[in-house]
Amino acid sequence: MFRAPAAAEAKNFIKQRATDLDGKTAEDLASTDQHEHIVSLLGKLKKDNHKLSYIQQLRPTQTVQPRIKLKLFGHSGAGKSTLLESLKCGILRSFFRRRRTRMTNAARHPNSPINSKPAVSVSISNLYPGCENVSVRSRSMMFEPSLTKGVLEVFSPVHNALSTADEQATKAIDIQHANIHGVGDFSVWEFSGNPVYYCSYDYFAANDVTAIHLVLFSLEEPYETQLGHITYWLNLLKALTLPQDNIAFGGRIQQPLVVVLVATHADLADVPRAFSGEFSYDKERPLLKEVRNRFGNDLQVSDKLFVMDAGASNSKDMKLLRSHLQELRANIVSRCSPMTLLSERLLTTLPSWRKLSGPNQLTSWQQFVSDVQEHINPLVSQDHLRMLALQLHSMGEINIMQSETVQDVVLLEPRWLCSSVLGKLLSVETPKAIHHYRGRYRLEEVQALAPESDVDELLQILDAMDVCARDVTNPSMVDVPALIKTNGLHRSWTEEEEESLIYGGVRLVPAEHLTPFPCGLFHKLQVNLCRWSHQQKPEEESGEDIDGDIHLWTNGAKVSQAGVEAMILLVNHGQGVEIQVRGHDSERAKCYTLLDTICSITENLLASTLPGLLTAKYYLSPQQLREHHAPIMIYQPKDFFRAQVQRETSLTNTMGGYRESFSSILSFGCAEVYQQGILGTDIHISDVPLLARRKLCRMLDPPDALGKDWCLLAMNLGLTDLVAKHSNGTPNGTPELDSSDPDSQQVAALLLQPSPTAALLQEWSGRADSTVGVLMAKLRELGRRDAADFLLRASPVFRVNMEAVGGAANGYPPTCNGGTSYNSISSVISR
Ligand SMILES: Nc1nc2c(ncn2[C@@H]2O[C@H](COP(=O)(O)OP(=O)(O)OP(=O)(O)O)[C@@H](O)[C@H]2O)c(=O)[nH]1
Ligand SMILES: [Mg+2]
Repeated sequence: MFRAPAAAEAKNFIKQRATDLDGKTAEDLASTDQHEHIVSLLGKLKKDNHKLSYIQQLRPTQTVQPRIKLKLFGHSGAGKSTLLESLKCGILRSFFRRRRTRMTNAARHPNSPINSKPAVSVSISNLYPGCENVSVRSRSMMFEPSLTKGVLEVFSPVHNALSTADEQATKAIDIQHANIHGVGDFSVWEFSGNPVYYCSYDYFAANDVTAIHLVLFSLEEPYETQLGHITYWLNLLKALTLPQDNIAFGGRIQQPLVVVLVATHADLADVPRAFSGEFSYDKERPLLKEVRNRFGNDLQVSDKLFVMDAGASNSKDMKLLRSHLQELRANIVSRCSPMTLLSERLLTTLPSWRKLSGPNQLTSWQQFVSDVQEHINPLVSQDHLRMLALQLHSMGEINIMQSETVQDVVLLEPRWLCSSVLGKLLSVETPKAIHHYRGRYRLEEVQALAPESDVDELLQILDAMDVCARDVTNPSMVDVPALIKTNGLHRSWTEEEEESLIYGGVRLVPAEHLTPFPCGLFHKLQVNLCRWSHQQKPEEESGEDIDGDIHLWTNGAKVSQAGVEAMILLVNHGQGVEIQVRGHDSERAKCYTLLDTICSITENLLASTLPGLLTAKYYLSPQQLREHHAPIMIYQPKDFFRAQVQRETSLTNTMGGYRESFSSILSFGCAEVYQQGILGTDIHISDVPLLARRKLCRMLDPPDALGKDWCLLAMNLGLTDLVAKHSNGTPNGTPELDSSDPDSQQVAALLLQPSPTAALLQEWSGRADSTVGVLMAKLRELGRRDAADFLLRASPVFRVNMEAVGGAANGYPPTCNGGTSYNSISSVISR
């Protein structure tokens, strides 16, 4: 329960009772009515000087916010730590600085999601220290009795980086207060480039509009890889940004995050220097242009690329970067609200609160509010405190954690969770037991990592963050998918020769930028699958693959339900999640149900973790799955739409040279399901995802010289009256906008306007016959193939009302975090 603002309560109370004072004081009356907290509040306010000082505390002072966050992103070895050290260095100190070296180049880029290298074998004594003289098989028996075959292959480490400890590599998120020479004070957050930590980034990477985001990449990589690395990090920031329900003109983001690109290793990459001494990279222009094309609408990317040797603290390039940072910082700080005496007071009080909190630095918002009201200022209201907490968040003092499962949680000491917990739990240096190769920890092991903490509380938090999954059937174990190092060699279906099995599947891919899913999405999916699987009630007690059984391996998982199996794989260098399902041909409906269930788990997770990431769903060739042919033909939405327009109900498999029916591809040939479904062009426009609509607005809102924009579309759709309604103020006919300059008054004014395309689609979606097919045809008529093609890519192909399908009616409980907040951590910490 939230506590109403104490001051307002007291005021009301006094007002109510003003008529019957009878010579009693407000305090007497409150005490008669047993309003203890009002009694104590009135007590505190009694002394006039106290009351005044409380009020004084709430007023803004002349002091500006002293610090903002600087976040550093980039692949491992890009030079984040090096750059930070250089930035911190004063001119004098820079003369005495030595470059620290760290491994060879090959080891510095161990497993970037894009160019991951084949596994490097590690000697067995490295894997199991202390067990050098025991045979592999008996070693596995010692630790993991259930594993008896194929141990050697299973434990060949796939993540090379995880088995090579690199002392200087940053662990998880490194947070420090730093003064950047000539720029000012920052709370610096360095995000490690090691993918093992990515699954914790969703709570910290993009949650602050007042931060400066530096994205680093090495010029030692080929140009395409440079672009790939930048795209990965910018896509992460974009994917974490929650789209607003009300789409603004041009689909623009109201407060895009500030991003600066830094190219490092210029000294090693033979980049020439200009006359004036700074590096001059010949591909700077094309690179920036490409980046702006991809992300210009979602992020505020600086116009200049900073090319440098990250270790040269006193170089011309470093000076240019400093002065740019200073400009950005001054600009951001001027937009932040000024400090109040109360916020200063909180800053000085926080250390003692952290001490009191002991090993668990999380507290609920309610607790935070009542602590401030009780110990610092009884007059502060919740709303005021919210602004104040945001200010502390912006300064990196506390972290407000907010998601569907983590609601209103205040992290009093971000360093505790980021370094002491995540940095240790997911680190390479953690003692290696065989369990880690299956990503499993015993509770005692977790306890040993965080000796002070209440391990149960800690795990509930990490569980709510989708970092680990507790095993309800075996409460002493916990799965941490990011740590799994076993491969799936003997998990594939290829060996099976059963004629009567039917197959089907889908692949979920990012629809806009081809780059790996960020934030360890697949590890989080494994957590969600564990959770779902543990919740399934086993029907039989014995057998290898009973319901509720789940197998995890690097980039894979296998689950089963009612005799039907599903394999979930991270494919295409992390750029796709594939869900393959197979079952007996008498179980077609069950196959569909399981596929639908796993898709929902994945889509819910995507929606809650990466709300800004648009994905598309492709379908896999059932016949090739059955015949275990690779590569497998992928059917895209456009294939279905094209066939549908020609009134066909099957597609050609160009790899196999045969045709496959819609029904076999979409619904395992189950007539009952297929007949209940709605296909591509007939899908209603309201089923098109919000992100896709936003992108359409981006394409159709800006006035087109030939009139091929939303106005003409409105007329073609028979909504002419909307044109008049929405065109006042929109600059139809005005010269092209310089949208790269957000300060231009014209752009600033436009930003405040709602999108006319969004309004048009909203109005049009009120009609029953407003389908994707009609809109696509109208866009083509208009000569906007680009918009039509995009719609085609992002629209769903097949929709089934599962309730209507018998047998599937029981459905499944929405058990993943994305669906419900059943394991919300608010309950954990609201003690
Ligand atoms: N010559 C040269 N070496 C660099 C440059 N930037 C980084 N290095 C070296 O590259 C190695 C790795 O740099 P770090 O700064 O630790 O990399 P990082 O981005 O912090 O990596 P993680 O913390 O693992 O994500 C160190 O040995 C640095 O000295 C550069 O611009 N030029
Ligand atoms: Mg580092």
